[in-house]
Amino acid sequence: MLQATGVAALLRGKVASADDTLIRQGGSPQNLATPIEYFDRLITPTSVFFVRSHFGPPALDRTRKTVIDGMVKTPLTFSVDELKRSFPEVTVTAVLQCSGNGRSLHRPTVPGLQWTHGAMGQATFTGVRLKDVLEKAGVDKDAMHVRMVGADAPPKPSVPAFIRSIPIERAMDPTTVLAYRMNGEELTLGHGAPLRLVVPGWAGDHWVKWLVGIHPQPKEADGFYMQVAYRMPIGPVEPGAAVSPDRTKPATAFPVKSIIARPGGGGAGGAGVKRPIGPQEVVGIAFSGHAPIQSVEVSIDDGKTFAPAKLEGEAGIGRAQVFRFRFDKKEAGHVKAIVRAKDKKGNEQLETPLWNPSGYFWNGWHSAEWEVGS
Ligand SMILES: Nc1nc2c(c(=O)[nH]1)N[C@H]1C(S)=C(S)[C@@H](COP(=O)(O)O)O[C@H]1N2
Ligand SMILES: [Mo]
Repeated sequence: MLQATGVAALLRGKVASADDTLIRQGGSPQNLATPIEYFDRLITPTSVFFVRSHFGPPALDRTRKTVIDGMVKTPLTFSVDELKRSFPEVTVTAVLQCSGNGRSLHRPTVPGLQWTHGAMGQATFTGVRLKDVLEKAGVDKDAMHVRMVGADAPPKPSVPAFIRSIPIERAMDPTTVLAYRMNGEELTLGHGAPLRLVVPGWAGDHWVKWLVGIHPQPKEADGFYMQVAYRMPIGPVEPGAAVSPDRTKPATAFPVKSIIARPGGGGAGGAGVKRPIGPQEVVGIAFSGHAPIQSVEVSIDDGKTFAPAKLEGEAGIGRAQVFRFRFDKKEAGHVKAIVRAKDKKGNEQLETPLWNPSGYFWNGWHSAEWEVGS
């Protein structure tokens, strides 16, 4: 079957391991979610890193060339090997998160892949700065956006191609990278080999995989995936209301978020998880696409009071830190832990995040429940 072939292609070229347990999210061709318990560490292993592809990968070709043309003085063409020889190598640690992550939690519900929390992860991405490459090509002053084209083709001509653009300032940002390695290993096909775009702090749809074209141009890219999809309402909207496209703007930086990995596995789904009486530890990750994390707080009294959790790892925009919160439970009973984070620009998680018609950027307070017994 086509779907089985797609997954086989995705898994090819990577070491199978005992924890190779992505969750099939449904939809075709391959949308695989990371189990929540992996969000207890700074780096999500590649073997369990979520995958989101509209059409599935093209054939693996590590010699494939990427073209830079359009509003440049000198059009360039390069393979990954040529890139490595021509530009300094950089590594960024960043959260890759689909804008639809958490969609299933919006009320009223919205159509689309019903992700809970598994469409995110943090990895190290190694490659060259897009800025360095664009400077070598010499971008015209009037180029305001850079259009990105992947090698994956829609299943039929009537389906729009996955074409995206980012504003020129974002393209020239030193953290924006053309990556060929992920978590220290060659990029896998599922994650965009041989070359993908990495835009730390911005939603995954900007992180174009299987890059073949980089084109500075005067305007945002045309087409469905830039002008209709991946857009947020300009102002707040009534839950359930329709929003006309001219009242929307591209969904770019993802909002501040914190997720409990354990215990409990999140939400009321933790029923059945049991811990002995005594010290308890709540662990998870927190990040914001707008600013470094300022604080993470946990409540164990149903949201009446919150106390600060300890943070681990380096702070940064679009960079996840691990949080840990310890408390003592002296008698048996049910525990519910609620987490919320704040970033250094003062953005805070809302208990119930703003609804939008595409169900993007859910970042409500997350909770986990478990039983404490002897
Ligand atoms: N060429 C191409 N790039 C793509 C996509 C795609 O379908 N085609 N999907 C995007 C979306 S919506 C997301 S969330 C991320 C997912 O990256 P991952 O599969 O490496 O986790 O890739 C992005 N890049
Ligand atoms: Mo996405």
